[in-house]
Amino acid sequence: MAEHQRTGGTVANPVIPGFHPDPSICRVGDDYYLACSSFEYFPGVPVFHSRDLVHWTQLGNVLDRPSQLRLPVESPSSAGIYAPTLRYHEGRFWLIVTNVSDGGNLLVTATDPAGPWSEPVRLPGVGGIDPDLAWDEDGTCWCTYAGIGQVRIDPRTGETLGAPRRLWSGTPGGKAPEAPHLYRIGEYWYLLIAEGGTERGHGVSIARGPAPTGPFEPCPANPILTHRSSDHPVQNTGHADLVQAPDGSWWMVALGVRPGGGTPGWHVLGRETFLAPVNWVDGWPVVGPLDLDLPAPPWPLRPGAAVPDRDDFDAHELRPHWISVRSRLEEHCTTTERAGWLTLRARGSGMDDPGVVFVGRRQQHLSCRVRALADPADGRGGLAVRLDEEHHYEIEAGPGEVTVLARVGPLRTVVAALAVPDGPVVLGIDVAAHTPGEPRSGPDFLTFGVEEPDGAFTALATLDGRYLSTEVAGGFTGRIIGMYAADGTVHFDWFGYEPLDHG
Ligand code: 6LW
Repeated sequence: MAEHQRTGGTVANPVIPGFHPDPSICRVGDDYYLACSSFEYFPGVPVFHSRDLVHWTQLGNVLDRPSQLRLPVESPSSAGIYAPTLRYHEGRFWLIVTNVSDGGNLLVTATDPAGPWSEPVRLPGVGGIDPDLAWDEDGTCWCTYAGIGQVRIDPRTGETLGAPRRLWSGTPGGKAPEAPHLYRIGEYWYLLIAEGGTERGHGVSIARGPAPTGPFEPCPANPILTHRSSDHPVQNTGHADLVQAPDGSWWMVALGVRPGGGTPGWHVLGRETFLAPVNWVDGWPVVGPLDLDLPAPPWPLRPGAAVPDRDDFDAHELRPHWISVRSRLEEHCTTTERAGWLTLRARGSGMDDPGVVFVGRRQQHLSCRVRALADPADGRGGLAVRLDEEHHYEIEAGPGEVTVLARVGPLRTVVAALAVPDGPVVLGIDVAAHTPGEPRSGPDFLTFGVEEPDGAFTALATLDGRYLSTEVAGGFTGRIIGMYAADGTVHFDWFGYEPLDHG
């Protein structure tokens, strides 16, 4: 197998920054495709394309209609859609995933990964999360899932064929063997798994055997990837997938987090997608390094089209990175009611409400600047930074007033208020990563304010970012920044997101 060539240059990791966990990857010719988990957000399962493994463009979302994705309002945040596997087989893309809030495992297919994807095939007989799909030489389809268990399935009907079997439990004494992916590579079948839990102990292990059903012999060097007990700036590395490039070299995509601040470290962007080189030694993969600077691959880099910093809402369709909480965007927001504006119609009472009308995008940079021109018309709404219903900060425009609100667990408070004239107002959030000076310092500061017509920014409040981190809020997601309506109708003329670091 091809060895990795070093060109001397480096590129930035994570290759898909922000809340993009549980990456699953496949290659078709010169094109790579990758899918991630999406939990309580709609649409579900963002799908990306790349020609070089480094630059990724979001093509769409796999589960983009209610017949494919139901997220009941009573299902908690960090439930919903877990850990897809994306594969290409016999001219079609296959994606298998779990909706822990509605019906369990499901499978969809497409000829174009940008969509449309099929109606879901349910798999009631597959009783574990993190399902994987692999076909052996005679066309038998194996579904392997967390535990690690396996069952033969008919992927066209979702029927299980035969009894489920336990395959491997990972390292003895270790916790949470999960995220299996099964591959035929050379003379062996390889079973790649994550173990140690998706927190600081996370890691990747592998075993190999003569058949998809095993028996599996663990790699003597397990875990083949972990940053546990290290001071590496990327932590929680695990939940991985392998892909071979056209030049024969091998690569791994894996999730990792970038904790900031003092101790214990807080990560605010969720689990992100990183890339690492893989070399094979004695029939086992040797992974890494998985660093913030990735050795550049030995082929020409192919950046996609530049992503605009600003959405003007002049087009009918919203770009695929816009997501809403639990229900479909189109149900509560429109670009046609007031041409060139995004109109949100409130349902419920604001960001505390599991049914909130919120249209957001992932915060993908440790430091960034967000602005939006909001017209609260006959309502109240504004910009919010959301971890979940119980952890969010917002700047809200209402009649004659702009307020900054904070919800942290059971505490909810109005932090600041400013009298403003009725009518449109530019709301702003500046997120500034903090270089830790002392053990108790947080990961970042969020400053909320209004921008005057001359561009001057009036800051109303600066809040410590640790309270909107996974270490405080818990769960599997990351920060989403966006627009919401708390009451009545709120219009947004534009929304700008400016990265202030490389991602
Ligand atoms: C996912 C499991 C995990 O199903 O976290 O990181 C769960 N690994 O494999 C949710 O992402």
